[in-house]
Parts: sequence; C-alpha cells; structure tokens
Amino acid sequence: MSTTIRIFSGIQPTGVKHLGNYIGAIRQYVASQDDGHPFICIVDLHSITVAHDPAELRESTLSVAALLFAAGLDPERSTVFVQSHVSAHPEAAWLLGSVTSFGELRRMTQFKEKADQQEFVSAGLFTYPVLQAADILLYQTDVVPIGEDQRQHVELTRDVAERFNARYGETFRLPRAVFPEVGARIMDLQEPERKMSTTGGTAQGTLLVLDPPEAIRKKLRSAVTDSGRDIVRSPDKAGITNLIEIMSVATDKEPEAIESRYDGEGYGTFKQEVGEAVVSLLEPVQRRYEELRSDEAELRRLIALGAENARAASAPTLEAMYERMGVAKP
Ligand code: ATP
Ligand code: LTN
Repeated sequence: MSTTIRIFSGIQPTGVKHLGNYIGAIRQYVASQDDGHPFICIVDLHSITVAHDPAELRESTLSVAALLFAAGLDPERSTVFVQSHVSAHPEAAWLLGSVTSFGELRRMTQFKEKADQQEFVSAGLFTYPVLQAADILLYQTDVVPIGEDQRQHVELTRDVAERFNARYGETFRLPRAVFPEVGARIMDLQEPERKMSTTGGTAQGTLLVLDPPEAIRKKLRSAVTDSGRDIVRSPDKAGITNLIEIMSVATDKEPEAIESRYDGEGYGTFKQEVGEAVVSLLEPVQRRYEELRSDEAELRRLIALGAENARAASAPTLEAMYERMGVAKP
C-alpha cells in the first residue's frame, strides 16, 4: 500500500457556497494537494435529507463542481466526484448503520439544530452521519479537512470504524479531522454569535463566494461590530474577531499582524479594507468559475472521470466490508 496520506472531504451541493465554506474548507482541500491526492465528494445524497428543490439540486451539483475546480482543485492532482455516482456510498452506509447506535446519533448537535429548522424531520437526516462515516471510511482516509462544525461527525466516524474493526476484523484506517489554524469557524456578519451558513444564517450576514464585488463590499461595510474601538480579537468581541480572521486569511498574514497594522484605526476604515481584500481574494475564483460554466461538456467530463476514480478507489473496501460481515455476494 502506498505511504502517501489519504485525504477525503465532502461538501454539500446546496444553496450557494459562502465565505465560511471557502475559508474553513475549500481552501484546505486545495492546499492538501501538496500532501497527497485528495478525494473531494459533492454529497448530493446528504442534501436530500432536508426539504429541497430537485431542479436546484441538479444545478447546484454542477455549480459546486465548477467552484471546486475554480478554487484550485486540479483534476490531475485530486479527484472531485459526485456522491450519487458511486453506489458504494449508500451501500456502505447501510452496512455501517448496524454498527452505529441510536444513542450516538441522537447526540449529534447538527441533527438537533437541523431538526429544529424542519417541519418534516426525515429518518435520513437522523442517519446522515452514518452516510458521512461511509464516505470517509471507504477511502481508507487518514485526514479529513473540515470546518469546526464537523468535528463531532468525524469523532463518530472513528468510533464506528473502531467498533467495526473490533467486531469483524481490521478493515478501516482511523481518520483524523484537520482544521485550518485561522478561520475554522467563520461567523455570520450580522449575528456573529452564530456560524455563517446558507441554511441557518442571515442573508446580509452570509457572504457568498459568487457575490459580485459591490455586494461583498456592502456586506462587509455593514458587518456588525462591537462596542469599543480597538481592532483586537477577544471573546467578548465576536464581530471584530471574525473580521480579523477573515482579513488574516484574505491577505495571508497572521491575525497579530492585522491587529498591529490597524492599531489606532477606526472600525469604518478597517471594514472597508477587509471588503477590498475579500474582493481580491475571490475575484480570480469567480473569473475561473465563469469560464468553467461556459463549457458544460468539459465540466461533465471531469466529473465522470472523478466518479470512475472514486469507484475504483472505494470498491476494495466495500467488498471487504460485505465479506467480513458475512453478507456473501455471489
Ligand atoms: P449550511 O450552509 O447548511 O450550514 P454547511 O455550509 O455546513 O451547510 P457544507 O457546504 O457541506 O455545509 O460544508 C462544507 C464545509 O464547510 C465543511 O467542512 C464545513 O465544516 C465547512 N463550513 C461550513 N460552515 C462554515 C463556517 N461558518 N466556517 C468555517 N467552515 C465552515
Ligand atoms: N456533513 C458535512 C458534509 C460531508 C462531509 C463528508 C464532510 C458529508 N460527507 C465526509 C467531510 C467528510 C457538512 O454538513 N458540511
């Protein structure tokens, strides 16, 4: 077996991706290409667990694929694919459902939060983390680059893997979550007590990766800051702390350097400059995204190639799972 580290992550094709997704996750996927060959999965089967519009889901699946390539995932150095194109994922999820307990799933905070937002709480939403564990374990993953909100799901994945290995024999590697040093939890610009999110955040406080420059500037200019005037990170200054983290990532400077650079400046100037920095950060991604969207055949070709790679990479593990559980396939 090769000694390079195995990297896997998943992203939902819902809504439009926001700055938190870019900073917390997508940026890490791109960087991980220097450490190994990442498998990045567009998890459409996860997205159907809540109310959704089928036409929109179809469109977002392509749009997220284009965004991932535009952000710098290189089809030669990574595998970008759609979850539903690889049937090993739902198959493995069914098998892992038998080594996951009801009690474990009931404790998942993402389930509790999402269930509160739904009129109809599906069984799929409840078993969502089992499908996520299948995603990760099928690729013998070492490292899962994610934002802070997914920590609990990767811990569950490890527990499920350990239980399977103990019951049926060593089958899975144990994955480890990795978070960016800065920006693992980008907060809503209007309500900085909660994470930026397209499903649970405010419209003005959620900065979309594809927002036009004027919208980006406006959302940052009107970001909620705290009382006081110092540009320093502090637990009681959620708004300004968030902006310092965003600025740090956008300009590739340590948060401390941002604090000293803006020492004595007012919030107004700072917010304006964060706006310019984020416009510059996203401008090249937006340009490449438009190029990719204008060649849909090429985009579909890349996704088909990804599916083929992912099928080949996951097949041996699925086979071992069936075999060890005594579910004999002909
Ligand atoms: P929702 O919009 O419903 O909150 P989501 O953005 O969490 O969904 P995904 O698009 O699947 O769902 O998330 C992709 C990645 O982005 C995950 O690794 C997740 O941890 C990360 N992420 C999501 N929100 C943030 C955030 N506010 N800050 C940092 N990382 C985030
Ligand atoms: N649950 C994640 C998306 C996701 C994922 C994965 C992340 C599905 N499968 C596997 C990492 C690894 C979310 O809601 N952001």
